[in-house]
Amino acid sequence: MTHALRTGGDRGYLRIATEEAFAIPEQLDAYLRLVRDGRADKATTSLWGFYGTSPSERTTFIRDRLLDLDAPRIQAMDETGVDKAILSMTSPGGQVFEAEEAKAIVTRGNDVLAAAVERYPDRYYGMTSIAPQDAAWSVQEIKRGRDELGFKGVMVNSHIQGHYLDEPQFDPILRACAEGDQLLYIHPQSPPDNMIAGMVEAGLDGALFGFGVETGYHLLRIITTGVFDRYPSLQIAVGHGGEALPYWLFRINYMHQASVRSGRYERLKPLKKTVVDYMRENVLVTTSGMASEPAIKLCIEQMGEDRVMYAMDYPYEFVADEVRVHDNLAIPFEQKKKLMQTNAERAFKL
Ligand code: 1DF
Ligand code: MN
Repeated sequence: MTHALRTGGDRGYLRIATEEAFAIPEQLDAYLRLVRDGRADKATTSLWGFYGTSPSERTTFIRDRLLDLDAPRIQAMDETGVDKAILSMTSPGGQVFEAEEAKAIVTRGNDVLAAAVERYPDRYYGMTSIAPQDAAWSVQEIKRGRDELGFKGVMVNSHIQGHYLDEPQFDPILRACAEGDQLLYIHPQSPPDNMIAGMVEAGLDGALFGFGVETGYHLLRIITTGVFDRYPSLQIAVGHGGEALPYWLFRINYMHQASVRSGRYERLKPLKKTVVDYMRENVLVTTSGMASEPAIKLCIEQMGEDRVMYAMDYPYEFVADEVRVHDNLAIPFEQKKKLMQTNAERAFKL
């Protein structure tokens, strides 16, 4: 069951990890300031109040490795056979700050990332982080990322202080991604105050559950409010096995059709296609933190073999056996090569 993990494609494919996180010190300091000043929402208080300060071995490792873009990270990739990492600023990026601070931190993060990609051009790709609080600025940053920094794709850490990308103020961002042919990756953050409710007291606000339901909700809103009818070429990726939506797809599609037939929600513009259609034509999912054979097979069955991509989620996940789970999947070789390498090459335009 265990085998050596080497880079270089000895198994017939490269391993391209698509949801790999980094941070800059200014960003982590700013989260802590927000928490200490009592200006943070419940989500950030719980997440970065913890990750920013906890002395546990796991948390110290995560903090150190987020801030590293050099030898330790490359060594970690070598050890686990990850040929290439598509890097993005860790969640919630700049989205919890007021716009001016967000833009300063995101600009710096994008510059730091571009320099790292330049140092390790055969190992790293970068995604453009934005500050959706200022959509016009974000459009310019998407262009700078693509044209000047050589980035592939755009990262948004789900809700923007309780607001969602289907709302009109964010339309220029969706248009810039669609027209600029940039994959939009919606990464989780913990739910906003109006959704997190009792999740913190039950220990469920973070990656365990809150991340997934909030991000799945975000993507579903984008579908049911007609974003993909506005931008039929727009491609959106979500992690963690599609944030449970592939498993849920039959029921969501059925209930959506039922509500259309019965004339419920008539104020919503009718969609041109079904939820299944949008999931299979506009959405990609990654396997970040979901190294589970039945879950990955279900994603491939529900989404199609061209729409599932490998991710590790380093440094939050760094388990060599999870790479082996992918290598050992009982699926045809051609599907595995798509999963590990070629779907990412196509979707991110590497
Ligand atoms: C965690 C997980 C944190 C993921 C993350 O960013 C993150 C975690 C702050 O375990 O708390 O990206 N993840 O994607 O699963
Ligand atoms: Mn992640």
